Amino acid sequence: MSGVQDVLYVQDVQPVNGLNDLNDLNDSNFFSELPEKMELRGKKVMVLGLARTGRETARFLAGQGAHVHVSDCRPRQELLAEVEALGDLPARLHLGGEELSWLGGIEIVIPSPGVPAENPLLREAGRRGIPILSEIEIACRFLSAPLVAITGTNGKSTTTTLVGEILKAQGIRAFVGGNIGAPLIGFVAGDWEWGVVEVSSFQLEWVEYFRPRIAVLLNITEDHLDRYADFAAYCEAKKRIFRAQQATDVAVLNRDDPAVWSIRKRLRARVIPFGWGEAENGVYAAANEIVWRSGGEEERFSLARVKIQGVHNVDNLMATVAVAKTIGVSTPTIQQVIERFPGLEHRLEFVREKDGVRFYNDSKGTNVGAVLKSLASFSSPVILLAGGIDKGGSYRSLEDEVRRKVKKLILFGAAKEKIRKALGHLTDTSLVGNLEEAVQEACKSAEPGDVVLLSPACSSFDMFQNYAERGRTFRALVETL
Ligand code: UMA
Repeated sequence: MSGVQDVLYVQDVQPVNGLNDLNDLNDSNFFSELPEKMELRGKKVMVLGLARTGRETARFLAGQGAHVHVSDCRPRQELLAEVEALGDLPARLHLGGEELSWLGGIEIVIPSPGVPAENPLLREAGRRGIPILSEIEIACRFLSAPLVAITGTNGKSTTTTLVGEILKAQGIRAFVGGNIGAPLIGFVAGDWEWGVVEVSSFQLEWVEYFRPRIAVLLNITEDHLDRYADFAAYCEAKKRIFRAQQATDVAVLNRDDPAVWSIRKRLRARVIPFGWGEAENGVYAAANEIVWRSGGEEERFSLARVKIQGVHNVDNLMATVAVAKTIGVSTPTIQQVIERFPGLEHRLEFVREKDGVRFYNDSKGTNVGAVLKSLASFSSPVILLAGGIDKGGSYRSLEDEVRRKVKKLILFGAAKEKIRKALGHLTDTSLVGNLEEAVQEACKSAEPGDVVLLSPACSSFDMFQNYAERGRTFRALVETL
């Protein structure tokens, strides 16, 4: 195994655009020959990034008899746990840099989702014509179970978890994985009837034949603009979930979201729409119930005893019903699971009530669209705690909700000045040094009936390891009040 290498940055290579758009879908011959499994034995494969995806991918590749190379820009001393987790896996490690010589003889490159297309090794691989494939692309070529793949800017994890719970409650051997935290490639060896996989735009950048039997696009609003050139590029990455689907597959689309609904005519798959207000076919929400209609059949699901709150969760439930009914799950099973589902941690999670003030942890609200939906869920005055690392978008779409609902805005982290400039004139606004001070400041201003909501509209990496650590910190601060 190689030791720590020096970092080498290359300035003079042209950017490689790995994102083909959906135009290929107009070519009816595109999938005349769908590849089955890939032969990896004896192939020299480079895995970029040694975290969860890299580790599982390296393990899988070694099992297939590939010559595994793993590279990570971080130095070995920052990767001790990851290197140890590889154990005695036969893999060559290239750590602490991005030397182009590491690509010598490499036949396939598999980037981790966190590695952007501008990464020097990826750009050079593209320039040399080395195939670049996502981990989910490799995984799907080896998985025999059909997949439900769920993407969208918000609601992915809730919908993925719900669909998984419903399939299991129906007695179906289903796994739940992907962006939710367990790489898809780790499920290849299992004996599954269905796989339910959350997929992100990052994972979809390098797919070719990734073909979910059912693909769900929940919504698209601005996010990750620190990674994509613009909103259109982000949308194109998301829409690649449908790229390999055929006429026998199903696309579940949100008909209320223009960015989602506009692509329906470009898809080969059968479209099942969901949305608010009665419709002849598909799934719709009205008067505290969800209705599923297909070919003259109809089923109704009451929302009266459902615990998860908010308009956005009704969207998630509609998509869930569309998927579960397509797979053939019984209506009572779906009803039971949606009623007992408590919601996920860090998604509009109720923490406690103290002196008439309710505290909610929405640390997963890492983009403006998510915050908007969280604010829309409350009718009481809100003290909003926001900030962290700005993701390159605009905060303007929050203006109306802030004016209407937010009695105080408490800002922290790297983006606090930018948010203050955008929204600070609309309500009482304070800037503080960290999350602890934000909670203290909130307590000073809160009155009975108010809601204190952590919904940061930003990523967490300036102060925390991830959104989950930020959420746990908030919960701990609130619990000790
Ligand atoms: N690295 C490089 N070069 C680079 C960039 C990163 O070597 O140019 C290295 C880093 O040093 C690090 C490794 O790559 O060691 C990190 O890779 P990663 O960020 O892909 O981490 P994983 O643990 O493999 O996590 C990824 C997803 N991460 C991202 O998309 C950023 C996880 O989603 C996912 O759960 C996991 O795979 C399993 O599928 C997280 C996420 O934040 C939750 N997703 C975004 C979101 O939900 O908004 C898309």
